[in-house]
Amino acid sequence: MESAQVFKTSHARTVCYLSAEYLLGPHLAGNLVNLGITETAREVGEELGLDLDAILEEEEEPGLGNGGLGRLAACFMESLSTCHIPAIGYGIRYEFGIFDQAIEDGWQVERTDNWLRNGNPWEIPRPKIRFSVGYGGYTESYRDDKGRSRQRWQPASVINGMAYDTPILGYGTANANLLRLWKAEAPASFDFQAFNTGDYYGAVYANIQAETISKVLYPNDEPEAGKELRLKQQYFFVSCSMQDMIRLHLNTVGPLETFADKFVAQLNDTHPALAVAELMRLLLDEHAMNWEQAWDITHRTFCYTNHTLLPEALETWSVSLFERLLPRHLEIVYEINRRFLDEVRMRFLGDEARVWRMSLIAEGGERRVRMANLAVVGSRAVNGVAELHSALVKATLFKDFAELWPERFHNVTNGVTPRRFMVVANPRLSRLITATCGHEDWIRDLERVRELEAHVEDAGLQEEWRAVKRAAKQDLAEWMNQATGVRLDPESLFDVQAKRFHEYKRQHLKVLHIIRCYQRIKQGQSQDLVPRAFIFGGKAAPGYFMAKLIIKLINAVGEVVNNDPQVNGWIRVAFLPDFNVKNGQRLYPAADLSEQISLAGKEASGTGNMKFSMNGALTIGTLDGANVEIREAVGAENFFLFGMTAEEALQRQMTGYRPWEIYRNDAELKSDIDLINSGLFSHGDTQLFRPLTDNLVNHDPFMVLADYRAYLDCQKTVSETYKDTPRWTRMSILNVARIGRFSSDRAIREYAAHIWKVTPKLIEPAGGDVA
Ligand code: GPW
Repeated sequence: MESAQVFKTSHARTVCYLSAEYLLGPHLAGNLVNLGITETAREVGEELGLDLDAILEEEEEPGLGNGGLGRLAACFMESLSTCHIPAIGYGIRYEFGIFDQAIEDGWQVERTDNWLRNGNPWEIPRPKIRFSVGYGGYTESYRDDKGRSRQRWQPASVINGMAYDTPILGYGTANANLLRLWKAEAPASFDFQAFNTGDYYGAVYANIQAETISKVLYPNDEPEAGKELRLKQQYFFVSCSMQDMIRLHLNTVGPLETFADKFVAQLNDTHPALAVAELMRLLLDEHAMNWEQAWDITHRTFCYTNHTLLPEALETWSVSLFERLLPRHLEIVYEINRRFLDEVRMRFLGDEARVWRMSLIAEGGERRVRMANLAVVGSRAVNGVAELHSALVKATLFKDFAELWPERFHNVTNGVTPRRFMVVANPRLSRLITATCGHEDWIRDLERVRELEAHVEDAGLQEEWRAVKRAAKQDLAEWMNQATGVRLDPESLFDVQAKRFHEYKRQHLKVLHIIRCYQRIKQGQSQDLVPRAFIFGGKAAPGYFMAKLIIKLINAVGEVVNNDPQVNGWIRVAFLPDFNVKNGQRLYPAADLSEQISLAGKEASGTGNMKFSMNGALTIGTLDGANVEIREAVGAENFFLFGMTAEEALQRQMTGYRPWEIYRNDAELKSDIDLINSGLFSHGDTQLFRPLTDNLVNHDPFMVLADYRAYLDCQKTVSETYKDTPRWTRMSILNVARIGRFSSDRAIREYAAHIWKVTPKLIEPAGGDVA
């Protein structure tokens, strides 16, 4: 309340982060850390006969996101508060977040995530902050009281959005920002209508229709679903948010002419890109501005972050659906497009092919609105999320736009919050770092973990470092045994891949490595190996057949491997069900090896790579996304690199990639794939995994086979290195010591300075100090 009051009275420039997802994770532990009262809470709990850890265990996490993009939004909210930047996070209060994953007979099964079942103590309902949101209907021209011709929208239906606020605390500061999530509901007038017309059932039905809009998070990560309800959700939260920003501005600063000075709105991918058209509509139709002024304000307000180059993940909406739901917005998009394409024509005389490519509307076939183009045209800054990704954004996806507006394109490499992913997740390591560095300042200034480097040769530190990792592995092994019945040996190398299941992330490449190890052991060639636990975690989109088949394959291989006494001392395969923030916090501290093995050029950044490194895991990875920068930061000698570069991959795709030739020419690869097809892992069913193996041999869109040999060779180096315990420990310490750049605080400071042009506003604690 103090923060909100100060931001309001001081007219502080404010960041509005617009995101369809916030993958928050449990609040309690993070809030205790950020308030500096974890130990106090533990002691008070003891006096009351309450075990803090048991309470933390109970907390239901708000899983309002799918993966990296949603978790990034949560890290950014925490860092915005920690960095004292006035901010509001806007999003949707989904009644059901990401599904809970269970594994049955090796297959993923989805269960609804009823996270609000027992109430939500962290949110503050704001019944007075409500906005109405229209859908459908038609537009009409009319003359206003000054006789000017104007346009207005007569929606066919209207629903309400009500605000629910969750305070997001900063670390060691009184600053707190609001996460404001919208819940959809029927407007009260529906009851009234029912009373008048006697159509009681109809009114209740309309009520249900309205509430459906914020009912459930779409579980597709990356590929768009293209569903009408999804478009309704996007417009719903964007409209409420823009109306709220206008309300706040009118209540505090005053005239809308200064809107873009008060607010900067960051689009977390294109999911909220409708905000561009909605702000235009509000300024033009509701606040009677002319086009030029409305566009100037809108264009100065928005910035856009792109999170993917995958063509199947780029959002487009069919013009007919768009028009049916948002007829006024389509008019506005057309007018933005008309003016924009005139600019393109003027700049590139006679280049109609370019005009065609850059248009907000894709023509030829079904006409579609290109949300990415709308976001670029409507924003004053566009950024990618890692250096390589941002370079590819300029060179490929938005090449035409970068030629037109080179100054608009930026890079801000992602980061993650060390509070949650080190202090909360790994208290043992945190204590060791604090003891070694002699201060806790690294928690707010992660660059200072570099001070560990001076102690890297200290045998005592190395010993303690190993003990910390060992204890975390013990914890995970116990938890895993409880959850799945799989026994892991804490002495073995914990080799972890945890992320959404996607072919481009290549979990099946790791499976091929497991099968290779299995075969080698069976053939008595285990001399190069080291005992390993292969651990996987991650969800697949419910409709993504291939991803679900890969999960099944992992569990099928696990069943054979884990029950084969001949290989039991050597390898284990474990699938941690329901990978979410809470389970991630158990996994990161226990990992020795972090698998970041996407095909180069496909992973925009990755953020799990950072979380593992921060906890002392070494990375085996391709030159993809932020891996490139992590490797530069920790030193090439402390990173296991393999595989093609993005350029080589592209080159090879273009000159004709023939995976079947690799399959035929590499006897080991062939025998690994053939073993899957033999039915060994499927109780004799030779067809079960055919869609996967056939796809690999005949198409292999993510070039698993091309990188197979390099991956195996690199894994051999990993095993050799692991056998040299002091060396591995030194590498692990250096990974942590040099990871400072990947704090989300650094990312937020870059956004603040280069993109948002906002300055921190420190809140003085009102009633007493914070720790
Ligand atoms: F397709 N990312 C994600 F770009 O988690 F929108 N979900 C998504 O829907 C998209 C991207 C989208 C991820 C990227 O895959 C990952 O590389 C990146 O680290 C993360 O977003 C945060 O930038």
